[in-house]
Amino acid sequence: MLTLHQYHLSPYNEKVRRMLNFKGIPYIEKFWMLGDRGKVKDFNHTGKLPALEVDGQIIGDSTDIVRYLEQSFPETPLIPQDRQQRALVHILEDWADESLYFYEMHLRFTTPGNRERNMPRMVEKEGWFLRYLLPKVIPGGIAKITATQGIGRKTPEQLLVDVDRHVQAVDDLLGTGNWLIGQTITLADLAVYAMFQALRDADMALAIMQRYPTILPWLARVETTTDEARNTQN
Ligand SMILES: N[C@@H](CCC(=O)N[C@@H](CS)C(=O)NCC(=O)O)C(=O)O
Repeated sequence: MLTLHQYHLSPYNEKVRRMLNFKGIPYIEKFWMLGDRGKVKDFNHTGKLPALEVDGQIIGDSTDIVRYLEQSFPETPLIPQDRQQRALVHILEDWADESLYFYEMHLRFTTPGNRERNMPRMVEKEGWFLRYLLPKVIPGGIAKITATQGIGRKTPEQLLVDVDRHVQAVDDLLGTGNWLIGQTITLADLAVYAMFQALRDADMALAIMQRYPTILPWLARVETTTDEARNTQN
């Protein structure tokens, strides 16, 4: 049995979990408390989650996990055989993981209103002390990360111009179709979905998404195609 180790509200986890569901692979979920973050390093050297435990072995990055799943469970493919499509799937996944992630994290957890709404959701399973402490320290920690990365130094107006561009790009890509690449759902949909569903929890990003006709219906389509109900064995 596979075990998916994860943190609450992690978008990377959404990508992996929905892939497992789509492929109908049985798995157990283990949620880690932020208070136990130090111990994660003991089994995944990057200290990050998600990580997938397979027969005692740890696969410790969502990009590696989804490739392992695709290789081991090829019957319901999510990575196209076509070379150009496969390349585009890779590029979109990397864009989602390495660029969109910082926007969702910054907007959800450092901006007024969103921070107050989303922080309690992130820490709701922690002990009482961390439930009190973490909402006071995590937003500052995230702001430092996004300042180092770069987007955290932009004005709120510039950030929203960026988000609008990202959302428009997905709207353009979808056009009149159902999925980002080709005629069926792919890993690109899961990866970009993972970050967009998190961005949707920031009210200004949601307002931008609502201005484009394809975005919210596409998010709902990914959800109905990959939700737990599909995984009858789980
Ligand atoms: N490249 C990694 C990124 C994973 C990642 O950044 N996970 C965050 C949670 S969303 C994490 O573990 N943060 C804790 C830390 O950095 O110590 C992946 O795709 O799995």
